Amino acid sequence: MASQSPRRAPFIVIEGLDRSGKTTQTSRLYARLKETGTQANLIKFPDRTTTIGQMIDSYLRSASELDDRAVHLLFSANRWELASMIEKSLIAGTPVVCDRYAFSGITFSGSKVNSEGEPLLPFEWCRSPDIGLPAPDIVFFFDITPEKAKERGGYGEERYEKEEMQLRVRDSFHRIGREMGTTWVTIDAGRERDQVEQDVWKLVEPLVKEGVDGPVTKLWT
Ligand code: Z5A
Ligand code: MG
Repeated sequence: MASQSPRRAPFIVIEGLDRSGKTTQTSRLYARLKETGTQANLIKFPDRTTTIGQMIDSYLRSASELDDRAVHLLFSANRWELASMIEKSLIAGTPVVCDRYAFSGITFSGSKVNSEGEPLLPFEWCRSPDIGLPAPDIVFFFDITPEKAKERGGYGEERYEKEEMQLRVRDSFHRIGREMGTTWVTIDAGRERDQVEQDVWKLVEPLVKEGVDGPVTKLWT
């Protein structure tokens, strides 16, 4: 009888709009998994700790200037730095919980416009450097209205934290979501922290318990 290949751990991504609570909920999910006996790996993009991440950090804080294409490629390279770690972790049975991923890369760069309001970078160009990255098994898209985001202290001081930009980003996330199909789960992130946590947990708990069949798939291949 052919031996059954072991099931691997899931790759869980929380994506979404600014101030939607991604960092809050990835931390809660990580802690809840730990409490229930599962040690996960928690990662975040941009990962500002690496050399590439420090260049991104400086750009986001407007402490340096970079060509729009160059910074887009740095965001993608920052993910590729962790790609093999993600894959190894999943195969070894350790779930990966990730705060923002390639979808943020496409939506933010693709939402930059010139003074006439025309896109600076084509959508397909923005997507191409992330093709082949480990694909998430589930993406929670945290949706929030600009009004709710404002109640949480506004968009902050960084480069992309402006309302017109955020509205274009929101449209772009909705477009990607339609293309992603069933792995994309939209969450109303304008509710109480505990309600959002509960919705995420309802889908993550069985995924972690049962594991995932088959190899780690690749994004957009
Ligand atoms: N970017 C890009 O251009 N290309 C890429 O490839 C990637 C990113 C990966 C920095 O990202 C920028 O990089 C970002 C996208 C771009 N630009 N913008 N704009 P970041 O991830 O480092 O951004 P951040 O500083 O972590 O902010 P954030 O992600 O927007 O916030 P959040 O993680 O979604 O929310 P939070 O920190 O968990 O919560 C925000 C506040 O709301 C905080 O005070 C919480 O206590 C509060 N909160 C959280 N949940 C709730 C609920 N449910 N109710 C009330 N209050 C809440
Ligand atoms: Mg965050």
